[in-house]
Amino acid sequence: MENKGIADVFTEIADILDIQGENPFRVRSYRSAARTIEDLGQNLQSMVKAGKNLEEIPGIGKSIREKIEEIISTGRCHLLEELRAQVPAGVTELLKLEGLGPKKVKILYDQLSVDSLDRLEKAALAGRLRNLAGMGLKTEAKILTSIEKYRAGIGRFKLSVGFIYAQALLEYLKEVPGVKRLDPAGSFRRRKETIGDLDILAICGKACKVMDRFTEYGDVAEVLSQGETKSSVRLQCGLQVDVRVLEEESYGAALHYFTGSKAHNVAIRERAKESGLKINEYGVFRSKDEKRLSGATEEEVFKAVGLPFIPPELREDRGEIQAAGKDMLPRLIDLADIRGDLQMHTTASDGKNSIAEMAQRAKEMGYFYIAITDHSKAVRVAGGLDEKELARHLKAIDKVNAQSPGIYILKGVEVDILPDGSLDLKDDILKECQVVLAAVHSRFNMEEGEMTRRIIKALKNPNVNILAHPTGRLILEREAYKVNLKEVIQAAIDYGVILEINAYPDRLDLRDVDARMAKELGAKLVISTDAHSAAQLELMKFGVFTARRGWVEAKDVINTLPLEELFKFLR
Ligand code: DGT
Ligand code: CA
Ligand code: CA
Ligand code: ZN
Repeated sequence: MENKGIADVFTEIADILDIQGENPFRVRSYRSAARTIEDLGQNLQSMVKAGKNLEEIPGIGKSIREKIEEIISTGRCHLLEELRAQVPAGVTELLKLEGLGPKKVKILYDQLSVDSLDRLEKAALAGRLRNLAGMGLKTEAKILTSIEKYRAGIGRFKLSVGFIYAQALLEYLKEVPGVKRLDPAGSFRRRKETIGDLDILAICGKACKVMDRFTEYGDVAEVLSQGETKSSVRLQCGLQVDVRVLEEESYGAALHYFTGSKAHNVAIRERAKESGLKINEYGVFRSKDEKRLSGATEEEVFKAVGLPFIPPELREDRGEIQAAGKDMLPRLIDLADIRGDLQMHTTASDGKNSIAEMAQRAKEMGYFYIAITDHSKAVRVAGGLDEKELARHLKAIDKVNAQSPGIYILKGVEVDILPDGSLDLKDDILKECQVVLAAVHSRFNMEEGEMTRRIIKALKNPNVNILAHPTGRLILEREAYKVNLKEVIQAAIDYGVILEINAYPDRLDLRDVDARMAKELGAKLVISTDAHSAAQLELMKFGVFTARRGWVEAKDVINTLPLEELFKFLR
C-alpha cells in the first residue's frame, strides 16, 4: 500500500463530509491529513511494520492514526464505506468538475437529484440549473464545458502520481530472480505531464517467474490478462500497467516502439521506408528480403535511419527528426545542471518548514542558493504577508544567512498581481527583496485582453524579477486563464523579467510547448519547485522534465548559473 492510496481515502472522506455540510474543522482535518501523508517522504506501511508510533508525525492524531492502521491491515476504511453508502459515488465525482464546489453539488443533489455526470449534463442542457440558488445561464454553460474537459481527462494520471506507483513497482520487479533489465516506456518515459497507463518492458532469463510475481503484486486490484510475453493489471488507484517480456535481440526496437509517441514512430517508419528499410517493434529489416539488420539497442534503430539518439522527451513529432537529421538537436538541460531553487514557501505563509529547515535540505541536495518567497497579503487563504510582516520576515532571512548555513538564501516574495495589474505590496518593501516573483492568484475569469494587460502592467514594475506560474493552470483540474501568452513573453523579454517553469507537479507551468515558445522567442527561464515543505524541494525533477520536453537547454535557465552570474539577471 502506497501513501498516495491512503491519502486518497482521506480526501474522499473530506469530499463526502463537505457535501453533507459537515463541520468545516472536521473536513479540514481529513484534508490536511491527506496532504501530510502525501508529503511524508516515508512509507506509512513500512513505518507501521517497524512498530513506529504514527502520532509522532505532526498533524496526525489518534483518530487518523487508527484509520491509517485500519487501511493498512484490512485494505478498507469503515468510515469511508459508511459515507459512501450515504452519498452516491456519482455525486462525489461531480466535485472534480472545474467550478463546482461542495455547496453547489449539494444543491444539485438535493433539489434536482443530480447524482452523476450524465444527469448533470442532461439538467444543464434542459436549462434546469439556471434557476437554482447561486447559479445562472453562465453557470449552465460553464458546467457543460467542465464536463467535456473532465471526460477528456478521465483515466489519466499526473506524471508525479505515475512516478509514485512506477517506482514502487519497479523496485519490486527488480528483485524477481532472473529479471535482467526493466524499463518504463510510453508516455511515462517521455515524461508527458499526464499518463494514460504505464508500459514496462523487461528482459528475463529462462524460467523467470516475472509475470506471476507481477500479477501477485500487493497493489493489484484486478488482473486484466496474463501471458508469457504480455500481462496487464489494474492497480487499486485505477492505473493500468502493462508488462512485456522481450528478446534481447529486439529489445531496442521494442523500447523505441513502446516509448512512442505514435506520431514519432510513424515518422521514423516513413523515413525508414525511404531507404528501403522496415522498422517495427521486432527490429530493423531490409524491405526487399525481410533480412534482419539490427534492433538490440535504440541507438541501432536511430542509426539505421541515419539519426543520432533522440531523447525520449522530444519524441512527439514536433520537429525532432528533422533537427536530428541536421545534427541540430538541443543539448537538453539535466537535473544536475540546477544550482538552486527560486520559489518556496515557509511557515511564514502556507509552508510547513522554517527558513533554516528549507535551507538545510537545499544544502543537502547540493544547491548553492535558494530564494524564500512567501505569499503576499492578498492571498489570504495562504496566510500572505503584509508590508510589516514581510519586513520582519526579510530580517529573519538575514539572520539565518548570518549563521553561515552553507548556502546563500535570497530574500524574496511571491507578490500577488491584483486585478488591475498593480502589485499587492508597496515598492519600498519590494525593493528590499532580492527576488520578486509576481503571480496571479485571483480573478482567473477575465477576458483575454484584460488579463494580458493586467500581467504586462505588473511586469513593467521594475522590482519584478520573475513571472511565476504564468498561465495559472492546474493539471486535470483547472484550465489556464485566457491570456495572450506570446505578448506576455515579449513583454517579459522587453522588461527583463524571467518566466518560470513551475515544477510543482500539479502546475508544470509554463507547460512544455509554451516553454519552447518562450525559449524560441529569446526569453530566459527559471525552474522552481514552489515547495511548501522541505521534502517538496525534490519536485525539481518534474520541472526539468517539462523543460526538456520544451527543448530547453541549461543556458536558457537562470538557476543553472553560479550565484554571481544569477544576480546579473535579477535586475
Ligand atoms: P498514454 O498511455 O495514453 O499516456 O500514451 P502512450 O504514448 O504511452 O501510449 P500507449 O500506452 O497507448 O502506447 C505506448 C506506445 O506504443 C505509444 O507511445 C506508441 C506505441 N504504439 C501504440 N499503438 C501504436 C500504433 O498503433 N502505431 C504505432 N506506430 N505505435 C503505437
Ligand atoms: Ca502508456
Ligand atoms: Ca499501454
Ligand atoms: Zn503562486
